[in-house]
Amino acid sequence: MRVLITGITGFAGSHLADYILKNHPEAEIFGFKRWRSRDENIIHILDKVEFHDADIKDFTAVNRFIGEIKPEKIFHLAAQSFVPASWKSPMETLDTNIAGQVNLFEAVRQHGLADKTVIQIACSSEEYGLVHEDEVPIKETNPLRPLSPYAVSKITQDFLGYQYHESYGIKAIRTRTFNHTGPRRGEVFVISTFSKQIALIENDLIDPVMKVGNLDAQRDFTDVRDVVRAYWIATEKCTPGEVYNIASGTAHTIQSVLDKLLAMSNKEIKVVQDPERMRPSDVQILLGDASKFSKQTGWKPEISFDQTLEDTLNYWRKKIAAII
Ligand code: A2R
Ligand code: GDD
Repeated sequence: MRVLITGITGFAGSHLADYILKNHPEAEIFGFKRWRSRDENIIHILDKVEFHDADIKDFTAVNRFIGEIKPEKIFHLAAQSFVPASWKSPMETLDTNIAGQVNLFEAVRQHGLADKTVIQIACSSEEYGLVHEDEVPIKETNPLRPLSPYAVSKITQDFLGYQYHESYGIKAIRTRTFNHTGPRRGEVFVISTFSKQIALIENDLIDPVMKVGNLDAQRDFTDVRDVVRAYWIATEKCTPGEVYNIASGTAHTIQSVLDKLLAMSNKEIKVVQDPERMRPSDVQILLGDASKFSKQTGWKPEISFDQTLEDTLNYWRKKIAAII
């Protein structure tokens, strides 16, 4: 079985490759990256995956490699994934995420693979945006009220999945994943930035001051290793054209996440709000109902949140120790 992962150099993509290598040795894995991509997350699998340099915005490259690989499964993870960056450069996010999706679908369609290749699309809980208190836990039927250009880009990816399925029979499976975290998570995301700052403080590399943004927001976190398992199962058991939430079903305030991380360190750390980290409109609560996905696939998360936090903090401790 030929399996293509776009965004394989990223957080979820690299964990997905690890999951497939371990659990589905029958799969031949192909990865799209950019010639300038960092190889930090894939250094351990360079000889186990066939990599191709394909910027997802470049139809010529995407079309050529889809034609050569003829994948039976595609996990489409490549994207501009950081919400605040989408306010700073909205067009970059919209272009990468939307044009990338269209390029992939058009290549699959033009190579006659529409009814053959199963494509998992990494949509996002961020699409729900403004959620009222009586709407949690959020079901797939909840209205979408996006609060960032990133959310708009993900809604578009999501609806392109629906539309290409209806128009051409493309076997798109739309997964709306709530927050996920763990080792290798980009340093700008909340649990990574908190963990990195703790590791820097523990090594006396910065003053014992933790910079934070909005601590009142609530997020539903799942370990990335449970999420990539869900992506694989989605391509085996879900219905093309349909949309599925992937979530743990528990929300944590960011304040409580910070408190847990601080309790894992012996250092006295002062917390200060950094205005740069505040968003024009933050999503206040994301708490997902993944019962549609769980009923159809039997999936449930297995790794506890405390374990995920500990693993993430230790990942950053190791990373900082390696550079001093
Ligand atoms: O930055 P790079 O070159 O290492 O590659 C990133 C890739 N990517 C692209 N690949 C090809 N052409 C592009 N124009 C392009 N722009 C970005 O997407 C990297 O491999 C991946 C994003 O990884 P992370 O930022 O670590 O995101 P994460 O958490 O793995 O998210 C995966 C998916 C995304 O669609 C999110 O929007 C969704 O899950 O939550
Ligand atoms: N990044 C960051 N840095 N966020 C902070 C900070 C900080 O210092 N302090 C508080 N926060 C709050 C943010 O305001 C937000 O409410 C929450 O922590 C989570 O922020 P992020 O980790 O940046 O993630 P996100 O929720 O914006 O988006 C992530 O989850 C989406 C799924 O809902 C990303 O992984 C997206 O790609 C993904 O689609």
